[in-house]
Amino acid sequence: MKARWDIFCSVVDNFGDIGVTWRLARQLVVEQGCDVRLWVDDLRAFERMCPEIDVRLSQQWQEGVEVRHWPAEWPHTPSADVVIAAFACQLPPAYMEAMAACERTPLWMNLDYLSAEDWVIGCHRLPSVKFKGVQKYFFFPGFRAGTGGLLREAGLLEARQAFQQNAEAQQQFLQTLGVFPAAGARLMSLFAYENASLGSWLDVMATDGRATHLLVPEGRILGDVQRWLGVEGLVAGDIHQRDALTVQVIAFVRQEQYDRLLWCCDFNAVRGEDSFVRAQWAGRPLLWHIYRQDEDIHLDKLDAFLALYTAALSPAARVALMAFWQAWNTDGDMAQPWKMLLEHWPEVSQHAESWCLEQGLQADLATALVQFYESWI
Ligand code: TRH
Repeated sequence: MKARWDIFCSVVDNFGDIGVTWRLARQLVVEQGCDVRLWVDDLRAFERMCPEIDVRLSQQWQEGVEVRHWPAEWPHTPSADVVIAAFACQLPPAYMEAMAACERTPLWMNLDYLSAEDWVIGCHRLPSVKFKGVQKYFFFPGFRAGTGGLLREAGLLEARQAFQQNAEAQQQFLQTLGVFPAAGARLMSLFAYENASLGSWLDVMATDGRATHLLVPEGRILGDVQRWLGVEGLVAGDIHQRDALTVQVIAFVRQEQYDRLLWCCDFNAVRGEDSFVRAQWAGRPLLWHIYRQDEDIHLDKLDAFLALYTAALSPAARVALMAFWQAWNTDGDMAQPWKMLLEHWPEVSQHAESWCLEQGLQADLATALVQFYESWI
């Protein structure tokens, strides 16, 4: 019999919570043959990346996943065999009672945030709290052996490489977004939170000897883009040129299209968790805007990733990449770091591909979750 999985997603803010759980849910269905219910408390955030979602429905099926609205008034629901609380969300108390009342105790896991910090390996798969005999476990995604790995669909890297070798397919795809970059322009994407460093980066791109075409999906960074351009009310479709820099606002697209966008670009600025991973699978140089946390603890997370990611770079390229990422995440000036990075472009580009292939050797997160379940029963 197919294992039944319940994934609980509480949308705190932004799109990372639903982005990760929706990806995981589909993969468990398609690749692992599981029965999956995805409980989401905010269907509107979900609708942005999956326009087929009908926000009025309490129950619907999307791509083989049973999508349930997680209501404030919890309906009586029997527990699944495997229960995932994404990003430490609190399960409905009545559901926890249902887990405890099960004849066969379910496997209960917290799917944690992604971090490259060392302590993750020691905590991955450890028991956490217990509720009436039902044990909860920590499950950590990660970049190294001893973690749960990263979300990666079967055949993703092959599909990405084929697409990147097919100039016509890329051009056709970009046309669907209304994007027509000039020949020879550096194509880049920018998905970020509000960032005071943006102006200095745009300044230096505008005065560069090579043209840049910057694609900005609608979202939180638009205010900073507007300030720099000296315009108001930017919407998808708007294009502005300042010297060597063309800035184009594009619509927020579905996840599969966003992947293709990342694959088309020579450089991607990403944020949070899921777009950060997807940019790594694109095999192209990237810049990460990490999600800010209290007391700057996100900076330890940033340093841990940078140490790992840059380990195989030459000392000069490592210094350049680190300076660039640090400036972006600490409101620093981007002009000099960007120029330094451009000097190491071939090495940094090649490294992005080898990092991707190296990460692709790890078991993916969905497989690792299923393996954990199978070893647990
Ligand atoms: O939206 P985010 O900032 O989410 C964040 C992080 O996950 C963070 O760790 C978490 O603590 C916080 O939310 C609550 O960034 P993230 O994780 O990259 O999620 C964005 C999702 O949106 C990702 O699945 C890609 C998707 N996306 C599209 O589907 N279409 C688009 O056009 C764009 C720009 C993104």
